[in-house]
Amino acid sequence: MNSKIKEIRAMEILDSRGNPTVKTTIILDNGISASASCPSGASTGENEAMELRDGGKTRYGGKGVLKAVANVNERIAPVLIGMDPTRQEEIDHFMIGLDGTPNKSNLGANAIVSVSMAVARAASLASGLPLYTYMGGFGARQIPVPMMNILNGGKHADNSVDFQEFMIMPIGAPSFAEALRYGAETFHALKGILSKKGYSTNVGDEGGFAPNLKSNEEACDVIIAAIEAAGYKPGKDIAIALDPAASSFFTDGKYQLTKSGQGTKNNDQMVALYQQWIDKYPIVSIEDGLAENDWDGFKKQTSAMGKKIQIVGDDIFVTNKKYIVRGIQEKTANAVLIKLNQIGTVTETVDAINLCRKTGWNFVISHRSGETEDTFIADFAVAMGGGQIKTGSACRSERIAKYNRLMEIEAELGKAAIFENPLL
Ligand code: 2PG
Ligand code: MG
Repeated sequence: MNSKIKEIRAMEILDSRGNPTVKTTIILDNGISASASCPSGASTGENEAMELRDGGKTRYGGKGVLKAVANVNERIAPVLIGMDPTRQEEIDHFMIGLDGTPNKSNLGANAIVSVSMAVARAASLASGLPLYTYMGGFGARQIPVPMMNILNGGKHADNSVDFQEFMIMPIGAPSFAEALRYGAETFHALKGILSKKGYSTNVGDEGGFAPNLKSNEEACDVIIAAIEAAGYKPGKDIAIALDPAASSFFTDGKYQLTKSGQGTKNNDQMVALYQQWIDKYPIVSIEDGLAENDWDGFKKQTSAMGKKIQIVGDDIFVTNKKYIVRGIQEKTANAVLIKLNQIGTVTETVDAINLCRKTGWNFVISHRSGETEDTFIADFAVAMGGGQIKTGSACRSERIAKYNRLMEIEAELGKAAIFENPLL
């Protein structure tokens, strides 16, 4: 007989930036207990599902989540108690119905997604399967290539770099554990290079260095130097992936590179800049190179370079089928960044991924800049099998927890594990 949900309890915890977030624990009638925590973004898309915060100024500057916690305990729990945790789709749709808004602003996406993830984890424990196998089946054996964000700028760092994320992808590594070693060694080499040049080696929100470089290009230059200093071949062993997060510097209809003092550009000039960069550097993927409402700019970029590199939409698609469908019709990109809390339930996230698969688009499972120690996305990435994850740099435990979990999964799968470059 299947187990049933006996109790659901949420509480307020802190994320990696010291801001409150929701952690939900589910207890089954057979005594199994499982928890999950909601992450939080800084460069959020305007169409993301809504993170419910308390407001007011007395607690955490208005960022408390006691209302979201109360919504789990008082409004969601009574509806879900007694349900079979393996009925993920039914449970998620119960919560969507109970919320009743298009963006989950009533109960809060932070409340809903923490329950949704905890349900999946409880069901996996009840069925005696690892989370990745429970969610992905026995065919879920592909360990994702990490996109490691080793140099931070934009809204994630207080420095002179406009682009938010400069990531390395160890595409030539033979296994995930080796990929992580390539990445960590490059990260340490980068530290040496930055300090030799007199730059700060403090880190930003996702654990990448946040130096005051002279230009955005210099970020690519120091990373190439670091890859070589660590003994690897740029482009062969390790490639570069970018997330400029362009919505964050798009104001008054223009891309304003104010942090670096590199002037103002329109979307044609941004595409031309990326073209120059991909000719010069081994860049294999660009996420949010244009702003979330610049569908026209995205389309121009995809037609200019979509055959050569991966064009990922994050803020523009917000893991929402509605926007991905438009993107497919308009040839806006060729890949989607996937964040569970952008849409708010595991079921809807899987639906978004299925749409990518059907269209032949890539997808990248992603953390948020505000994270917790929860490693759900590591298992989720293996379960979904897209072959790519971005979950930060080679330091800060909330990032490393995901990488360590992936090493554990790879070891557990042993010879069955697959590690291959998804961008070939
Ligand atoms: C992004 C994310 C994660 P944030 O833009 O891709 O790196 O940032 O969580 O701040 O939206
Ligand atoms: Mg992004």
